[in-house]
Amino acid sequence: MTELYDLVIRNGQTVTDKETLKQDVAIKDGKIVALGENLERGIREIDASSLLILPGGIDAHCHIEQKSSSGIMTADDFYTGSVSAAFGGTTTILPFAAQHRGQSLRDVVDDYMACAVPKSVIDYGFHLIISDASDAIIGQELPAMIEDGITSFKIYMTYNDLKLDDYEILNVLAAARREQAMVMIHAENHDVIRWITEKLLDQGCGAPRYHAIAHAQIAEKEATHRAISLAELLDTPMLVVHVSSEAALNEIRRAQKRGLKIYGETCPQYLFLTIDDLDKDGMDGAMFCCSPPPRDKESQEAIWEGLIDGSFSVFSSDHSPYRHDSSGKLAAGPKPTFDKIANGVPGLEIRMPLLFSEGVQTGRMDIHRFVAVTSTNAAKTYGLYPRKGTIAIGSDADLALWDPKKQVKITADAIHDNMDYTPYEGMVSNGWPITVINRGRIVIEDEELKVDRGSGQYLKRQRPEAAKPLNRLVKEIDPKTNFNAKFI
Ligand code: DUC
Ligand code: ZN
Ligand code: ZN
Repeated sequence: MTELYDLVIRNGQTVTDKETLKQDVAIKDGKIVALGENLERGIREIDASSLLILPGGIDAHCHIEQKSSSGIMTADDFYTGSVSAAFGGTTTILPFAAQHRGQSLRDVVDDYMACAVPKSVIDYGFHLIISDASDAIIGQELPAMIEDGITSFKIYMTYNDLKLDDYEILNVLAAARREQAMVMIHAENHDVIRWITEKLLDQGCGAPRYHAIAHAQIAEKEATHRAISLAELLDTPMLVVHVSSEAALNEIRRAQKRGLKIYGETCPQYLFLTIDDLDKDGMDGAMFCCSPPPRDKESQEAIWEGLIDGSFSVFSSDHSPYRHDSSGKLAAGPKPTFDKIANGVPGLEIRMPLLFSEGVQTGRMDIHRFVAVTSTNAAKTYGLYPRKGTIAIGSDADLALWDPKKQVKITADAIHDNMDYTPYEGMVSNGWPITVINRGRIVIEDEELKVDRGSGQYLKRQRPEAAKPLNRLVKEIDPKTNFNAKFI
């Protein structure tokens, strides 16, 4: 008898962002080809009784094999990073091809592709980081990259070597609007951070906890407000990444209430860590230094609320792995002041399990919302839907089979990245994805990696629907109301 399908998953419940269904899933040539009951046999069959079948996660913000602006390399390359992601139920990653000033985007992407192709075990696309907003980059190189399928990019309002000023941000937004690409923005007021940092260091306050004081909530709120104003001026959709504070979240909410296409992202560090973690003994606080920093308990609550009520559409890790040694956090010496500590925390593998455990299992978050923020919305926001992010006939067979009863204690040893610590040491996750499938390939099963290095595929992405302008320019510059204005 010849089997019709490559793989059939039986007796489980499929869960999408909209519904839970008791149905079997049949896969052929990497795609979902049938859903329902009494499906014909597959070459391979999986019994998913008592398991939940969710779309594979999409981690839309992670830093892998990337040099920080001060030249420190992340601990994870595309192999260790993608393996760690897969163990946590993620089947697609979108890390950053990062331009350092003076580099051509084409070179940056070619170099990054050479890193990814031989190593990634799951599918991947790239965002760009634009640090040089010259006319040649914005006018010619960027449109060519977008045409090639890199349909989103991140810009920064802080960090000396990355920051764009408002004039440059406007140029970038105008280009994104023309090209229908998604702009991701790191919103913190550079001069506020710089000013407080100087004052703190003058007073001898250089310990890691002062990182969180220097990166004040008001710096995040002001920059978020300003970024939204610039995006509104040019009618350009924009996503504010890694939001940490209620004040910034409320700026996003206000914009959304006014009908603007402003999206928000948050990350595990803002749900599970606080400023107290930066206050650990000696240099241990360095392990928790990231920007924006974790805030207080009230902020954690506000960020949970934003995730549950839909103000945030995307939950990403912002995985930025710098080891707690001289290759990473302590590259500037054994006891650097906070401004010399590489920014970032790891989180690729725990992103989904901890949200599942503390959100879904506690009854705080609806499971369909969990699917939306960890997978579906990222696919929609970044031009991958419906190929990724859902369980539907014709979609890639990217699936994670979750055992809600499996308990996993999170320790640095248990996590599969290349880090020497996890900020979540000792936390117990109630529920874990035990079988992870990418394009029909079983990537993780029986706690083992089952695929080869380099077997993930590069994803050329479409222009996201979410990045389509509203065609609602503010009155003063709208050519319809002011016919001399032809600049947009
Ligand atoms: N902040 C960033 O902006 N990027 C990487 C990590 C971090 O903490
Ligand atoms: Zn950032
Ligand atoms: Zn980041």
